[in-house]
Parts: sequence; structure tokens; C-alpha cells
Amino acid sequence: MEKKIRVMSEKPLNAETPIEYLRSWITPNAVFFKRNQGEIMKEPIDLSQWELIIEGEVEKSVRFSFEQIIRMPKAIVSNTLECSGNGRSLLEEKASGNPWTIGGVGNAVWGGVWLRDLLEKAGLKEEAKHIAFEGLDKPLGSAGIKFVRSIPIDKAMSSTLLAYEMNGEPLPLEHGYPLRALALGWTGANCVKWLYKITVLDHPFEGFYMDNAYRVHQKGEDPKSGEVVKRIKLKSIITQPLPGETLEAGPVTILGAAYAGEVDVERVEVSVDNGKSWEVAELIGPHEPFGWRQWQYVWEVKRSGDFTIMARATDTKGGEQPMNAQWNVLGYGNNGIKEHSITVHIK
Ligand SMILES: Nc1nc2c(c(=O)[nH]1)N[C@H]1C(S)=C(S)[C@@H](COP(=O)(O)O)O[C@H]1N2
Ligand SMILES: [Mo]
Repeated sequence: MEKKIRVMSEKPLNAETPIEYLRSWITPNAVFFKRNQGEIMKEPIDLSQWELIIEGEVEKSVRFSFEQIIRMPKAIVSNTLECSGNGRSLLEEKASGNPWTIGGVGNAVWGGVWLRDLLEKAGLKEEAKHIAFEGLDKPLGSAGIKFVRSIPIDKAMSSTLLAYEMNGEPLPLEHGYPLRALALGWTGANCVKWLYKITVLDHPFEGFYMDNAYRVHQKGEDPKSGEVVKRIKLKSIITQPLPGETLEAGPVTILGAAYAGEVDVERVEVSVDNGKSWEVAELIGPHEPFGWRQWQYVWEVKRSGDFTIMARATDTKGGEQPMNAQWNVLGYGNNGIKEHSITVHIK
């Protein structure tokens, strides 16, 4: 059976993973969500034409061919990637942007090199504070603004991967072939695809995608005054049953995924009575840093009717998922328990 993704827009390509495919620890590349601001090249770039440039506040500018990169020590890590706007359409008060439900997230095993290994080859100057990434995609729209993003030096040196492999395949074209940044545990906006230039700066990069988009702000506030989206927030999603599904009474295995970005998920609890009582779910499947946890809870349903199911996660640092999301103009970081609840009908 051909795997189908839910396309929200073709140009640029924005598509989310259908809920059924979020039940696996690994999200298959074919249905892994795709989020783009610009136009993707039609053909993968010829690797002999590709180079990675590192310049700016460095001792010496350096260039790496793809061959040089794959000869370097390899890192293999799991990482759950989530778009900052994931869950936006579930907010009670509408927020502008792509109408993601819960499928603007996926977990993959990535192969690549640590960004710090490359930065060390260039040699960082004392002024080095932020690392800006630029990709080869073409901007859409008359303003012609490129998707350039920067991350703080600490994140770049501690836990940022440059990935050339995704779930055992060369990085697919839509996901940034041949190389992408992955600020592990941070939202997708910090993970520039089709990477070709890294600029070391003494300040955060200034531009539309840093100062206007990807800022958490309220109506009437200057976007610039809002916080930049960085860490993925603690969240639990329900992946089985589907919202609105009709089921027979008897045992029902409720499945879901919980993730906390840089932090580990400690516990997931489930309520089948709209939040009145809670039971602990079982965490199942692989357990890796930056990767999500799959969980299950077997619900013994004895009577018919409509039931609202909720899941709530706790992280190992004592963080708890909020009952309701904090609304903001662009609907970023929706991790509300209520917003992610589902209702099912028992026959
Ligand atoms: N060059 C480039 N990188 C980009 C983007 C983009 O538009 N251009 N979109 C970002 C956003 S907002 C997200 S959520 C992730 C999505 O990654 P994916 O399409 O591989 O799932 O890529 C990020 N990297
Ligand atoms: Mo995103």
C-alpha cells in the first residue's frame, strides 16, 4: 500500500504525517512531515557541485566537500523533529499558519557529523556567539527572503548534528539533501535544510525568519519582542484510537507518543473520563536521548457511550504538560492536554 501524507499546500510543500504512522518509534521517510518556506529544487544537487562553507568569526574560512564530510567520524542519533506550529489547528482560538493537527512531528534516526567537529576545524574566534545556517532552497514570494536561521554557540557546540542520513537512507531531497542542520531537541525552524553555508556571528542573525516569524507574541505586540522558538515543549499525543472512532466495548489499547525535546519523558498518564481520573501508561519501545517514547494503556471498556480520552506527560526535570496551551498569534508550541484530547464512541 502506498504511503500517503496529508498535503496542506503544494507550493511551498507543507504536509503532515497521518496519525496512523505516528504509532511507530520510527516515522518512515515517505510520510515524515514536510515543512517549507521556499521552493525545493526539482533534482538533487550533483554532489561534485556541492560544498559546505564555514566563514565569519573564525580563524580561517573553510570549505568541505561531501566526500570530506562522510570521511569524518560519524554520529548516529535519534531525534524527534517537530514544527513550531504543530497542533495549531487544535487551539480553540484560531491562530494563523498551516493547519497542523498532530502530524507536524516525527522521530528518525539520523546519521551525520557533529557541528562542533567542523567548527573546531575552522577555529572559533572569541567573538563567536551565534551560528547562522543558510540553505539552497529558493525563496517564494515577491520579497525573496531566504530562510536563514541562527542558533546560540552553546547549542551549536553541545548538541547540533549535520545530518546526511535519515532512517538508513541518504537524506531525502525534501528533507534537505545532501546535508541539514539538526539542533537536537529544538523545533524544526532551527534545523536548516539543503545546508551550504554556515556563518559564525557575534550576534543572532537578523532577518525576517529570526525577528518576525518564529516569535511567540500576543496581539498588538511587536513580534520582535517575543521569544524565539527554540526547545520542543513537553507533549503527549494520542495515536490510537483515532478521534471520533467508533469501537466495540471490551479491551481497547490506547497508543500514543510523548516527547520533551532535550529532556526525557518520565511518565505518561491517561484519562478516559475527560480528566477526572488518571492511570499510568506503560512506556514501550526504544529509549534514546532526543527521541520520543511510545506508550500504551489498555482500557477495559464496559459500557457504551461517548468517552473523552486525555494523555498527560511529565518530564524527568519535574516539568508537567499544561491542561491548556498558552495561546499566541502564530499558535506556536501548543502542548495543551485538552487541545490534544480525543472523543470516541463505544457501541
Ligand atoms: N532551508 C530551509 N530549511 C528549513 C525550512 C525551510 O523552509 N528552508 N523549514 C524549516 C521548518 S519551519 C521546519 S519545521 C523543518 C521541517 O523539516 P522537514 O521538512 O524535514 O520535516 O525544516 C526547517 N528547515
Ligand atoms: Mo516549522
